Amino acid sequence: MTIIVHHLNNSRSQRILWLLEELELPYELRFYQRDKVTNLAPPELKAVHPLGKSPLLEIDGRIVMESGAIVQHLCETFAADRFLPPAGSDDALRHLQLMHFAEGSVMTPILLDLYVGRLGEAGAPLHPRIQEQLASHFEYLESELRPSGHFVGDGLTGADIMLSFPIELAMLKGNRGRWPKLAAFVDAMHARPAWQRALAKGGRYFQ
Ligand SMILES: N[C@@H](CCC(=O)N[C@@H](CS)C(=O)NCC(=O)O)C(=O)O
Repeated sequence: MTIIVHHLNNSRSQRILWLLEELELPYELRFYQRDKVTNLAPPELKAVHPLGKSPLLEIDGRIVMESGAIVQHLCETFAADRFLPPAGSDDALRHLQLMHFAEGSVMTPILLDLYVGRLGEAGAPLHPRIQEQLASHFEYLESELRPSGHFVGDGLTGADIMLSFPIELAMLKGNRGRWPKLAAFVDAMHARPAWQRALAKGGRYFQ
């Protein structure tokens, strides 16, 4: 089995390295650097996949795009008994929803905030709605953390890995006091040896 991660610096791709480290799977890292002015991925990524986005997982010659699909595929293939709830259980349905919520819902107001923020005064009419959506999505997540400190059940699952990225972004925006359970979640994930190994390999992010 050959696993290659096409890894863009300072990006969502970090989650995939983290999962691979949790799974203790061997993998090769191919690095791509964002343009220093535009922050976009370099054109070489388009030679791997037409969208030219990262992460991209190459597994035995097949390219898999989308973080959620990559996390699901890796968990199903290598860790169904560890990082996924039992098929058909209530937790499996909860897990499915939260996995998709990460990219399908939470990232929308985050990205709107980022892009509309660049419009200056022209974006002002949109800010209240964006802030209200950010608040409602993160309040929901704050209320959904289980007493275990994980989003599903008692241990790490793919949902924790997927949700870590938007939650890290929210914490960087100065929301640790506003959503203290999410702050504790991020701290606990960052304390995991596998997360730290992934950081050492993939490089610092959000810098
Ligand atoms: N929903 C996709 C988003 C992929 C994505 O937008 N990746 C960003 C990195 S965080 C990227 O490649 N940006 C560079 C660009 O758009 O040029 C996923 O989760 O894989």
